[in-house]
Amino acid sequence: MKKVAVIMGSDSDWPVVKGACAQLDALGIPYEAHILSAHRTPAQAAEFAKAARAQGFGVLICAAGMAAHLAGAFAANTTLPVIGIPMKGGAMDGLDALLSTVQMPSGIPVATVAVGGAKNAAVLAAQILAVSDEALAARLDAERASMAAQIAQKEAALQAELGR
Ligand code: RP5
Repeated sequence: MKKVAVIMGSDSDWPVVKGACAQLDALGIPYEAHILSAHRTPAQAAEFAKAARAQGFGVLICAAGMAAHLAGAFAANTTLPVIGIPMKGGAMDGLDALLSTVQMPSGIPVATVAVGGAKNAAVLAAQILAVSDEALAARLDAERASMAAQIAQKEAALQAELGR
């Protein structure tokens, strides 16, 4: 199976980003996690992105706060799909990261999840890999079924509390 690269701009992003790694673990998807910065280590970030396909990666997840533009910088250097996680923090509390991640100019897309949306980034990466992996698609289906079962349980509990 192709690997997922989970890249974050700083170790301060890790408490949120590890949620993506947990989800990848839960789905049995191999990944590597690295700290690489578009502005503090631009050459290493570009080098990683350029080599990613040859290194066996299928999707890149890039998390960064403020206007760091990490996902866009990676997308500029690879045609692998790049998923951006805008991180909360700084004077704008994530709005700056959201806009710098989602508002990519035409031709170099970044699939952007919610501010701090680490779990969804991993699920989206899984869905991309599952296009050509039936076993992974089945695991995603099972996870959806489990979510639905949990809601059904909660609905039953609510109705019981209401005495209906
Ligand atoms: C971004 O700046 C990082 O992704 C992080 O979200 C933010 C703050 O970084 P630190 O100053 O905590 O290293 O590049």
